[in-house]
Amino acid sequence: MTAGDKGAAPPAGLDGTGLRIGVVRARWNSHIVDRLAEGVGRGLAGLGVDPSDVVDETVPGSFELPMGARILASSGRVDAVICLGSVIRGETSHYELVAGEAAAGIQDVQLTTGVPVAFGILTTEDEEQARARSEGEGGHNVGQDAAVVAVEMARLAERHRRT
Ligand code: DLZ
Repeated sequence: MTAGDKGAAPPAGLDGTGLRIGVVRARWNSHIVDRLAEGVGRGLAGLGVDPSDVVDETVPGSFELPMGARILASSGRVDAVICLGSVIRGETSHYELVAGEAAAGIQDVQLTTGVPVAFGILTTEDEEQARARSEGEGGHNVGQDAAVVAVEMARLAERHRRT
């Protein structure tokens, strides 16, 4: 885990070598989402995922992340998808709607396609909280956490796939 150990520790020996990972980024609050994307890059590299195996796409906002994830998950080109976004309550009149639909949509995509989709969306009260959860190397970064989740879940799916 990243500093602070706020989530589940990854399984020992987790290795992403050879996995293809889709990353869908919302362009809304891009100054925060870019920080999450840097965390994803660090997380995937640390697990051995080759940058050439990463498929990058952007969508307008977090509301569109489930659709972006579905397009990549259905493409057959990726083993897992990571969704990145930032919804800040103080700056978003319909915060609950955008954040809730993004979360529900992402869960629906992974359950219906069978391709794991990691939830790397910050839902925070303010920008300060968003910055605290998208820190640089050595700090807490939800994008880095999502990278670990994507690799772990891709490996889980792989272990139980019918050949
Ligand atoms: C409209 C909107 C608002 C007000 N706030 C955010 C936000 O904080 N974070 C985010 O990712 N997107 C936001 N959006 C855009 C919506 O996600 C969506 O792109 C538009 O409603 C168009 O469908």
